[in-house]
Amino acid sequence: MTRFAPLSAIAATGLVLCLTAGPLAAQSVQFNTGHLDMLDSDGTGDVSLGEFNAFSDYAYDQIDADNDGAVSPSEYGVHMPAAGFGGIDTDGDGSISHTEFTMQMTADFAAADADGNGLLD
Ligand SMILES: [Ca+2]
Ligand SMILES: [Ca+2]
Ligand SMILES: [Ca+2]
Ligand SMILES: [Ca+2]
Repeated sequence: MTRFAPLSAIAATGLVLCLTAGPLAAQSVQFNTGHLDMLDSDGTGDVSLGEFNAFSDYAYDQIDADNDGAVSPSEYGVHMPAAGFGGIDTDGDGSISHTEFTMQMTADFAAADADGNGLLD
């Protein structure tokens, strides 16, 4: 995802940490203007689900350090508190698939879109 090239892996994973740090409660999802600017790839001043999903894919690639298509607990633990792993590994197979990660990120998007207009604004 070269469109996010200016966003370092550290920044990306830090943002994921921000998004997934807590249970799926709205108060656990906190965006600030800097985050929105990073995700707003088309410069409209808000973040659509499409932009968010593009970022999600990018972030997954960063976290999956060995690029085997699965995030292991150790890969996850590099960036985020290990306690959150089980909540994202919904099928309990010991790794976070891209699908599981996207489901978590989509839920986070919905939680953060408090007014339900489909944009983080
Ligand atoms: Ca936008
Ligand atoms: Ca991996
Ligand atoms: Ca899994
Ligand atoms: Ca909104």
